[in-house]
Amino acid sequence: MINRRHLMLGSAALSLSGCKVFDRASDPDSALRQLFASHEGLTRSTQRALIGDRLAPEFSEADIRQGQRPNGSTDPDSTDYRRMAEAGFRDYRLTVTGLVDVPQSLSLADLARLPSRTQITRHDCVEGWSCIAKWQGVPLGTVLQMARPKVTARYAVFHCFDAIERSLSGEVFYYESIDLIDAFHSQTILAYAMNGAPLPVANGAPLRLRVERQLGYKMAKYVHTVELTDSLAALGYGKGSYWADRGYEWYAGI
Ligand SMILES: Nc1nc2c(c(=O)[nH]1)N[C@H]1C(S)=C(S)[C@@H](COP(=O)(O)O)O[C@H]1N2
Ligand SMILES: [Mo]
Repeated sequence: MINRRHLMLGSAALSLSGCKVFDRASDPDSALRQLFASHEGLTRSTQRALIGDRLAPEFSEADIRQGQRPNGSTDPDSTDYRRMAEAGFRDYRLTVTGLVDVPQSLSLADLARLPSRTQITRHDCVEGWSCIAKWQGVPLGTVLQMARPKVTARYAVFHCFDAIERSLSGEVFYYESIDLIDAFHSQTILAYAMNGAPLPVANGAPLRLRVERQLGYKMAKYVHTVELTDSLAALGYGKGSYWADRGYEWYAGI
């Protein structure tokens, strides 16, 4: 029953996109189909099972009342990042790696050539504030599909440019992860534009995740690598996210 529901969720999300890269999913023997069918094991809580393919609310332009309030890291200071920012992110590449058959290395121009999605959504920070903003980017599912996930893949892990913590034992770069249900959700995008302009550095330039059914800390900014894995144990302290490793929920559903 659950397996069937997930298959339906998969095909619903895919048919919405109307994009050729998803054609493979309509083949019942395809790896992507099997990928969706294997998601039952990820469903850890009743809440997670119940939300299914629900869409986060979307708003109108008139609901955008202020800029997106920058939070967390707002100005990564590594030499590499600064140099890249000064050059307008010309040398930026998004790496897609891990449990995939065809690893990807995509420039911003490559990403801009893919079909994009624009959505006006509300960002809810765990600290208690919200902002409505317009986000444009490429569906994460499109990019993952290009990389051909292996059937063993269960999580998408995001590695970021910003050192959120520094101590004698070294730097900790921001990291996050989501399961493949959220990764292939139609509103999950890698955003390169906000409120009609290129994504500002303060909000995660050149590329940040939007995963609209979860809290703000899930929406990794400054993403340089998406890694598909079958486990989160080797990441940080094993909870799958910088903030989950510090006491917040890994699945931060709203
Ligand atoms: N790389 C990175 N991503 C991050 C953070 C961060 O510090 N570093 N902060 C998170 C938190 S707590 C929030 S609320 C949002 C803030 O996004 P904004 O700056 O665009 O409002 O980014 C999230 N993603
Ligand atoms: Mo946040």
